[in-house]
Amino acid sequence: MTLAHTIRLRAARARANVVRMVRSSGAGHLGGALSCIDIVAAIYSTMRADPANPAWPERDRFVLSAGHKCMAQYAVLADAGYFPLEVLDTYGKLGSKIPGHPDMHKLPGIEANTGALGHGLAICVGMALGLRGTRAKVFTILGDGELPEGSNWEAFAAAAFHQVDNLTAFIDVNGLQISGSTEDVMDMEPIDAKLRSFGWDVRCVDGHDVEQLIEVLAGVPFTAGKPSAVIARTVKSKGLSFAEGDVNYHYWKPKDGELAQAEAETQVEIDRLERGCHARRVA
Ligand SMILES: Cc1ncc(C[n+]2csc(CCOP(=O)(O)OP(=O)(O)O)c2C)c(N)n1
Ligand SMILES: [Mg+2]
Repeated sequence: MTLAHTIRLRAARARANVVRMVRSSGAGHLGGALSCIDIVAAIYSTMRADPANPAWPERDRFVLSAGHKCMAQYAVLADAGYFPLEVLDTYGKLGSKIPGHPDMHKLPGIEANTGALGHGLAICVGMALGLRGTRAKVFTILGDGELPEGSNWEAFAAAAFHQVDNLTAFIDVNGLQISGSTEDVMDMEPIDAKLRSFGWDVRCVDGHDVEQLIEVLAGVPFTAGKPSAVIARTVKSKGLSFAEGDVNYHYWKPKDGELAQAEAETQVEIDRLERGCHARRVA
């Protein structure tokens, strides 16, 4: 199986895992989880890390700065073998290892507590500085609605000033925030020009195109001595036909029939990709 196919299948199973979590809990931050899930799957499928030894000192680090998207991270961690799939059924329940925002004290594999937007990037700058001189790289994902937080811009400036080139920040540009479009709530475009002016090297990709994600991940740092940013254009709630691009699915409390439809749609995609593997094996 090619790396691209492995990542597509992982992302497809992870989308089903997200729906499974919502079936257990009754609600969750759907839209942002599904816009970044291909990126999360690509990062975990290429970074140097060991699910059996999540505290391996030489591991690459991944911090989900936009912590409300954590169903994507839990879904991929489960698929990668960090914890048993059954744990997904505790999502949002009291005492769960996988609460509504990620908690490093509850779940091995989580590197930082996030959820209050605007803090993950600064944490990553510190991590990357601390790991300087090692092989370890640091990856993070920010939401486009997270960018207005001023603390990000201190961190962008500090990373460039300190030439932190073992840090890569993906910006998940799905065009939506919690309550409307990013354009209406707080327009931060042109994001690529802003980041370049802050001293970052920037690439733009389709955040659902696995080949493009593999290429940028293999290419970091894009320039020695500069932090790398990837502007990933995405669709909020990608993969669920009734929810794609709809701000009302930022937080999903399923209406009648929606869960069954979501389960059916995610399974169709898994089956399609698995048939593709089988066809390749037969050929
Ligand atoms: C400091 C802070 N302010 C407000 C919120 C509430 N909040 C949660 S998600 C969200 C919107 C984030 O939008 P974006 O980063 O674009 O994420 P996505 O579109 O992927 O859901 C907001 C404002 C928060 N979590 N933290
Ligand atoms: Mg957004």
